[in-house]
Amino acid sequence: MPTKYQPITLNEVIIQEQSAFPYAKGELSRLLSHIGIAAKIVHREVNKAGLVDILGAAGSTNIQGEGQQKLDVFANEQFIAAMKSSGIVCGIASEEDDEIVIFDDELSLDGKYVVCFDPLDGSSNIDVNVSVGTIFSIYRRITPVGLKADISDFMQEGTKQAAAGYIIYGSSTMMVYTTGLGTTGFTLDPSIGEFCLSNKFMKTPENGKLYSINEGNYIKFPMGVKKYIKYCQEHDPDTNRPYSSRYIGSLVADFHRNLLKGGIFIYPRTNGNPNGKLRLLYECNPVAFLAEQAGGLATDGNGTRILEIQPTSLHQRVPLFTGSRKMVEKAEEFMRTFPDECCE
Ligand code: AHM
Ligand code: MG
Repeated sequence: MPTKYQPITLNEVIIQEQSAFPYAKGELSRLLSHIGIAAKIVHREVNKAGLVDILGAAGSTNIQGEGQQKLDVFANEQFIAAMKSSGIVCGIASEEDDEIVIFDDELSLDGKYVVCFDPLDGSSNIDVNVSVGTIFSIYRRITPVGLKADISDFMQEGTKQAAAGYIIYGSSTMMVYTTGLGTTGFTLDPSIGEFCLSNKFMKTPENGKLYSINEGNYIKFPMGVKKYIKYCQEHDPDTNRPYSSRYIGSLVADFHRNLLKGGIFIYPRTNGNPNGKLRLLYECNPVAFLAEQAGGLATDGNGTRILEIQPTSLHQRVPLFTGSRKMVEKAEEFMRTFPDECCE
């Protein structure tokens, strides 16, 4: 007899969580469901990406004479359409677009939420079949309901996020999100087309053995980071060192692995890029919310909690140190002990 398979789906968990907010109208829950649907569509396309040489490379013309879209553009359009049709969102900011997109149809003007997202992070990895992801961050608007949203709705500290998460398109496709009630993971079961609960109350180990940083930039790093890398590489059985270096170059994949196994991810400021590479609104804030909800930390390496940084521009970049609590604290200690004038 086949074993009984009774998965708990994303929608079921969302509805259960909803009961923790008795005065809420279920709009945030509906919004998360819409994100789940967009994610499934992007998953389908990402999985077909390996077939481009057979079906026609991106940028080329297909048999009907239609140009084929790049996947990051496709993902962007998919998520924008999902947010717009939800009727709960009054505007979005996407890493792909220079400006915010305001939804001014009658329904959306009454929408209480704005969403920031990176539709396909690490998209340069698609060509080589490496995991990529979508990252999202949801805020309650601060402009009055009924009017058009504006930039002020997006310039909120990460502490104000109502929910955040990512979808990782990897060997399995997973969605990990938080509404501030812990970090929860779902795995897409392609046979039934549903995200099924797989990681309840995710807790990242307080210490780990993995460090993730692009060491190709070593000579451009601040002295504190250089010294911390050497610390990770030294032999000390008492502290489980040396640690292993693991760097995929896809934030979602690197963060996800460290979240599960314990580790630290660093994208520091460098000579030439005094704020690092990663974007506060689309990458650092959502990841920081998830890290903290799983018991980890996320800082800029200089004592400032990512979630407390006041955004000043849409595509602002900030250095990111995130992962296991003790590892981030140690890296911060090195940054304090070895201050330098590195980044001109
Ligand atoms: P992208 O948004 O243009 O895809 O860039 C972000 C990606 C992250 O996924 C990853 O952590 C980082 O860039 C890697 O950068 P680098 O190649 O400099 O190490
Ligand atoms: Mg990105």
